[in-house]
Amino acid sequence: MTIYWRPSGPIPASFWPRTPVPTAMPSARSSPWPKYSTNLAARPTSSSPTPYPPPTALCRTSAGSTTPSANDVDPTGTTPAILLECDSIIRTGLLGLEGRTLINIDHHASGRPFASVNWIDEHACAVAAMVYHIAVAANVEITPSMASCLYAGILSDTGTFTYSSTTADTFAMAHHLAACGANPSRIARDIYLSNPASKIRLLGIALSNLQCDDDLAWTWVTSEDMDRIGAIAEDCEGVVNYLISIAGVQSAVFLREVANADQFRLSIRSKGETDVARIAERFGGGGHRNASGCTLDGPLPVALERILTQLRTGL
Ligand SMILES: [Mn+2]
Repeated sequence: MTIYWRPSGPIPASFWPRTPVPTAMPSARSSPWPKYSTNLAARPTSSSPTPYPPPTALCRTSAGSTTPSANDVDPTGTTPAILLECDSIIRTGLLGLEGRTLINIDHHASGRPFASVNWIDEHACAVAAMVYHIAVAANVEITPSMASCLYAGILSDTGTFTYSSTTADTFAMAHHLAACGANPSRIARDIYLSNPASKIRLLGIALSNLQCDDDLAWTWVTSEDMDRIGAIAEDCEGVVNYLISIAGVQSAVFLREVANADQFRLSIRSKGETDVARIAERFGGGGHRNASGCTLDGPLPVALERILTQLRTGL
């Protein structure tokens, strides 16, 4: 049985923290800010252990490692699995999910109801925000570790609170999570000031290939480039944001050659009316209106011609 829940309308009030977030600044004498029972001493500090798994533990798999499987955790295959931000089982990169009860939580416009239970809210600023709502609705006490993970998810998925999905509700969540022990400056440092050198070298290569035409910008890296500097696929994340940051550029695309496949992985961004989710969907990909991705067959000039034609015509 497939339950497909796409909520409409505002978030129920019961999902919100118990005290409304005030809009006025606190006065010295009577603070209008909500009082939280959080133990401030328990908040992570710069010298305390990382409150969440390091990115390296989650993203980087060494060459020759085997594909992780859900059966490594539960060999019986009976434990349900919750999948975040995935439009299919394949997207998880995990084996052993077939036949399990799957719960799919996603906020992509191109999200698909492939699981047993599907909660897809394209208006949610982050999947971490959706998880937050579940935690609040379930009356879970949000520990500093949980708050740190949720805050990190919201921070990164809103483009550091800059995407159009960022609303007053986003800041209310951020406020609550900080009060629950998330450390904003530490999390920002761990996300934005902890790049491996290979990522910055790869950025240098990508920016040196930069092409601009009218309101389009594009660039690429080859798998040979990546091998030469020891870069991995994750090092390509965010490159396209430098392109869309150029004044006057309305659409941007970054192409990463997939090793041994004669294919290119595309990251597409827009800041105008161009709906890049629909363009990516046309090529079998998906994403958001202003941020999407897809894969195209090479060689590079052919892939470039196809995507640039689509971006120029708007569809
Ligand atoms: Mn997301």
